[in-house]
Amino acid sequence: MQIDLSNRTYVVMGVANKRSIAWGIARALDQAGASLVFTYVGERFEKTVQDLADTLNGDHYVLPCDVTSDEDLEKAFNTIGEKSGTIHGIAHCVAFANKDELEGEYLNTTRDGFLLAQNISAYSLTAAAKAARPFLADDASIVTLTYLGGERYVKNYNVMGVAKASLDASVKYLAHDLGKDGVRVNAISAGPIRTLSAKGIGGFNEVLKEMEEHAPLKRTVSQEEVGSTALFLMSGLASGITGEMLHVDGGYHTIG
Ligand code: KAL
Repeated sequence: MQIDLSNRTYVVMGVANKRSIAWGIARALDQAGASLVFTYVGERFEKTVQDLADTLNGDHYVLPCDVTSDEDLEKAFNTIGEKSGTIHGIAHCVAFANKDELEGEYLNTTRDGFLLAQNISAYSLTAAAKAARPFLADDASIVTLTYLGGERYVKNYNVMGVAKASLDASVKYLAHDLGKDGVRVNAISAGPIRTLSAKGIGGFNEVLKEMEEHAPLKRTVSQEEVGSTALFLMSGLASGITGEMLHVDGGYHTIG
């Protein structure tokens, strides 16, 4: 069955470059005929995101949005509401923690570092859903990205693991609140993929190697595989799924 998202608008938050999982999701949605809106933070990413978006087949535009600002979120979603009318889905692919807190002991996390990771990586989903709510279609689908490190200890993931645990719980509470509007909220737990986020972070190569050796599929997963899962969750094929965490990790989470 072919998924057709033509005449539907999806907001993709968090493309940083062509390796971003957000970009894999955007390409899958574009191939299904969707119109796309990209949000980015910081002038540094504006041109990259605009240039990437311009390679797509379908309608698209790009907007700045700092997820730590309610005002910015409201402004961005109001603009999207005005320009596109209804929003049929949001891909929330945003996370950040201070690099020096992504190594060593979690115990050393500072209060500021903890709150920063929670603010950008967890609360931003709730804040975006709140800002988007007036414009969400009655079958809209929100998808966020999480990681195994929120479910159990993963070396070096530290403060980000605790933020993902908070994000995972947010998915369930938001699924409940927005479910009465018909809106679904789900998370994809992706296996490790070499993105800009992962760049320069200690131990990433070992995590990839561990996947190749021990995951049931004996390999890592691709940006495209996460993209097609997001496309499924955004489509009517997943109309009965909400509050769910879908692992796209070659089965790695099943091993103990
Ligand atoms: C166990 C894994 C190894 C890596 C450990 C921590 C990864 C944390 C992800 C977090 C989002 C990374 C950062 O916030 C990096 C940031 O301090 C510096 N980088 C940046 O500012 C770049 C320029 C921008 C684009 O990055 C962000 N995030 O804004 C986890 C691995 C196996 C899986 C991963 C990488 C999971 C994940 O959450 O990304």
